[in-house]
Amino acid sequence: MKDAIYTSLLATKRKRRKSFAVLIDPDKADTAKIARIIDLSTRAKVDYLFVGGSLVISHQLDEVVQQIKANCHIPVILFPGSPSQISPYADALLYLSLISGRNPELLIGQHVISAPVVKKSGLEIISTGYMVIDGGAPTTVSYISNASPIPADKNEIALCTAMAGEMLGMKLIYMDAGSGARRPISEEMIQLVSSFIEVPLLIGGGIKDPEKVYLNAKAGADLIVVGNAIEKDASLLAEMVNALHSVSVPERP
Ligand code: 1GP
Repeated sequence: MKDAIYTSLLATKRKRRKSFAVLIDPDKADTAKIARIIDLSTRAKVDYLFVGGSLVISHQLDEVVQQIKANCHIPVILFPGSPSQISPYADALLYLSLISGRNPELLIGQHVISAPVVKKSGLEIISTGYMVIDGGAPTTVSYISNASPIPADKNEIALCTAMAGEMLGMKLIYMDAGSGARRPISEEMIQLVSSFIEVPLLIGGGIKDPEKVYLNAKAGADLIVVGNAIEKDASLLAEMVNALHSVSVPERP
């Protein structure tokens, strides 16, 4: 089984460094826009490019991944909204189980159906406990998943859910306020969850500025995912990555 990406995520966490991922939704980006994001991501030293969306109706997934792979060396990780979103051209797949919801289809049902295809893809498979946190407005994720998000102020529920995911063997915990969330996840929740789990913690949803990137990383996020804000204003990218990496610098004794 491949494990290069996960090994590097663990090594980064061990060094107390942070990572930044740009989320590219194949439905929202055309070739020119993707080319610009690739260019800016390379210059800003973005760590990962996530590709996926809740719907992916454009059937452009393979093309988008191939465009990225042909133009940069940043690892591509699939962040699928459904089991059909698999491209063998990517480097890894977040194998998501929606552990914050109680919809059996998204906990295990769709995984059973897609298992042979996923296995055959040859991708590095990273099991991920996916937790949707209320971001202040219904998002595509919450509608599609037909599962209630964890209320934004219920830090203990988030904590117990993440702990359960880790003890069930999930290699990552991803807390997501949903794409374009009005209210991103609070630092209090991030701090509490990160202090009780050992696996890398991914945070995304509604992060719009470098300050929030900095605060989330400082609170304990290991990897920050930003999509919408960069789609709207790609020039934010460099500032966001700089803000993140300023947290990674080890403090002097
Ligand atoms: C959504 O966490 C990702 O699943 C990114 O969210 O598009 O709001 O940055 P944004």
